[in-house]
Amino acid sequence: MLKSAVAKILEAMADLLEVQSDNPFQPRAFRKAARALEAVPEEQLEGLLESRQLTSIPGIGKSLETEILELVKTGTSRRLRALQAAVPAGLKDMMRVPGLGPKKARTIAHELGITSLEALKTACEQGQVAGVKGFGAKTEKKILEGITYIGSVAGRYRIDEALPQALSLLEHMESCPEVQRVSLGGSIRRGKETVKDIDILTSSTRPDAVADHFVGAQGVVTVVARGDTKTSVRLSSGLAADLRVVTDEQFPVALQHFTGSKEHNTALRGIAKDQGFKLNEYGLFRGETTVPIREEEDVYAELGLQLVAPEMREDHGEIALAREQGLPALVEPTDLQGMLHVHTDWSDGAATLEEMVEAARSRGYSYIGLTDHSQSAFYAGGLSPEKVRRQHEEIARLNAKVRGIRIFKGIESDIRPDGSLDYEADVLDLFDFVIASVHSSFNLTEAAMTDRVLRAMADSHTTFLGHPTGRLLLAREGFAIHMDRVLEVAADLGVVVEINADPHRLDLDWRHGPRARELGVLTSINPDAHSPAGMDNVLYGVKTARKAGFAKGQVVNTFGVEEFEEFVARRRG
Ligand code: DGT
Ligand code: CA
Ligand code: ZN
Repeated sequence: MLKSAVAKILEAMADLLEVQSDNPFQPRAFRKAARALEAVPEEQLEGLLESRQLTSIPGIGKSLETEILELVKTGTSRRLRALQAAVPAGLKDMMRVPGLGPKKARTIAHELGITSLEALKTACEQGQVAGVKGFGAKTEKKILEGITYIGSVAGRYRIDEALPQALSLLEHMESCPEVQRVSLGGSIRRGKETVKDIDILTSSTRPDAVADHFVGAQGVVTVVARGDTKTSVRLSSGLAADLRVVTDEQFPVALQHFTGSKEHNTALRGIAKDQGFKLNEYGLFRGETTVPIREEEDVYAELGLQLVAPEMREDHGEIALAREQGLPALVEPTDLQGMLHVHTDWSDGAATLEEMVEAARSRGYSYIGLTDHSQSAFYAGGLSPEKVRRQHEEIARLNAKVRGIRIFKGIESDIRPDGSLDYEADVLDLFDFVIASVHSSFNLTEAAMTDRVLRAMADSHTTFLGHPTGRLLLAREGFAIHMDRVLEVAADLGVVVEINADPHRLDLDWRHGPRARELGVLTSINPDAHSPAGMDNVLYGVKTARKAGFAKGQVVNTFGVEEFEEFVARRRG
């Protein structure tokens, strides 16, 4: 079992403990153990597990060691099952409401006797929640919004939850001898930030054998439906997967169809119709005759269109571009040369500075931009000016020693509520670049938040705007901000608007891509890595950047090391 899966369970146990009892110590111990576990390199952890020496990890005592061993061995534990059973389902729903959490959920359950989402909603609407000590009208409104938000995202999964399962199903289907062609389809193929299910398309002369192979895949727990062309299953994670089997002649048109989006397809069918064709999932037709199609590209070509990359198929202006053969040459994972927005154990990262540099070097990057948290972020071990200076000494030492990679001195500076950066100018002058991010006071009005961010961008120390809306996918909506205005100013000042590639964020949202491109805004695909593994987040960021329509030249971490150095220096003036 992966350590991150165990860490997640420990966090969930902390929540379950916290919602039940006002004893803060146990939940704290579980959370601490979860974080400690995340921080141990996977190879090292295996050894510790084998030799039963988990207690050598700070934050893990004897009883937590026993707990973790059981979780690793069996995927569950007696304690976990007992906690699950002790907390009513409705209370579990309540603690997931953004703006509530386990502690407040317990208070509400205790004070108002409420243990379901419906009852909570009613109580909010009747103003009862505002009357509970420590709550108030503003919190009540937030909880109500949170309940609505939960309803709107129910049944969706983040791309990082779904993609590994999709790839393993794809591989499984590739190994089926009866399969001719196979591809992922749907929102996963389009690289969307969240998906409802996994869509897989295959061609074969023996659909029955292919369906048999599919339902035999690892992780399939239920066969929901089985027909001639479509089989639906549910995986142990809860995620659903649909398999479609068509003939090899139908495959390219079916792939185009099942990739979607629905909106893109509707627009495409309109174009087909205007030109005297008919397009549906079975083929492209002119009158009674079927137009021969061998590859997906042929569908577009027959309609006089450039092939649209799957990521861009959202009916966000890509069809007009395809008509004039003007689609951007989208950025590719191999274009990235710099690894920017990286945390180390100087603040809240799990690995040392040297380990993070080595992780970037071994992944083939020619430069890394370290960006620990700034002083106000005390919860994340933000750096005092004194620590900044010491970190810079270590970076200088490493730059002299390490070959093949250049280390830039960055910082992720909080944007204070008044829009100022988090150090005085003399300290800010010490950095090669600054990512300015909002990490607090999310509840401003749109106008106030926009002013705050614009003010931070106007400071010439600011090179990047970090995760511009602060959203956490499926968990918390972004704060209110006038993004068009932010993009205009970013273009004017030459501030880079990051695509934060942490799959919980993927913020800047790709939906702002057309406007950003029109304005000439520069972006950067930043992993926000807190561990070596976190660096691989850039793959999700690349998908988002491609959805936004960004070409290589608009993504500053595709620059070579010298070009990047000149770029950050120029912004400084
Ligand atoms: P999701 O699953 O909500 O994350 O998003 P999709 O796009 O994967 O949607 P899904 O799984 O319902 O359907 C897969 C594709 O099949 C979709 O992108 C386009 C095509 N499709 C499904 N239903 C329709 C429809 O009613 N009309 C059209 N034109 N296409 C459809
Ligand atoms: Ca789908
Ligand atoms: Zn941040």
